[in-house]
Amino acid sequence: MASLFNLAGVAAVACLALAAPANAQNYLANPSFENPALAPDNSTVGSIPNWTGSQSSPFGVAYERAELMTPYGVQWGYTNNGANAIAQQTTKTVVANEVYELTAEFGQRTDNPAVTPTLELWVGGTVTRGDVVGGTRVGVQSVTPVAGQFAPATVRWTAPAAGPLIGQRLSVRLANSSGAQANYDNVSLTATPGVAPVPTLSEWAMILFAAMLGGGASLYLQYRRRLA
Ligand SMILES: [Ca+2]
Repeated sequence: MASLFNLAGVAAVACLALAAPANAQNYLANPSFENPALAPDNSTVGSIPNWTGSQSSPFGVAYERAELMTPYGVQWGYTNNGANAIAQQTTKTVVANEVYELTAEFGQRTDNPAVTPTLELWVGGTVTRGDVVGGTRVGVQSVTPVAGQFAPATVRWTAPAAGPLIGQRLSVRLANSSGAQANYDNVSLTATPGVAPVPTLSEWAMILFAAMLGGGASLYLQYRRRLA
């Protein structure tokens, strides 16, 4: 009986390890461009708190308008005039086997030409003026939103088990090289612990053997107590 209890315990621990919950923390600051809080029809030019931007043309935060309303708060981020980007380096560092999911919404105003911006996940390097200098781009997704609406983009990346990227900081870049103005909102970067590999047959045999040994030991101890 004792060995059965031990076996049940081992199985329960194995199941818990396989069903590790996702870490839903968003590692980005000002992810919805609601900071600074603006009055209707207002916008910033050349600054977004927690983000850096290309200096070649204006970028900033703007209050939503009839040409592009947002379901995520009342403000969105923007970059103007073709090749332009905003970027943010997080304090989150790469952990072996961890899985990262980066999502964002990209929009186009009805009074602007079509855009095909990109969502990019970077590792390492230094973020300056909307670029990740010296970093490694580990994922990219482009999207062409319908005019007047936001469309989602997703980048997923699984960290390797070892190598030079482990321990380096993750960065996010939203870039555009088409049209006049691209609009950004609701950016999220989350991490999920790596899933424990399913035990092989020989590993299951070792687990069963250990459980039986444990069961045998407790039976022996009960036997010794009865003798004492
Ligand atoms: Ca927003």
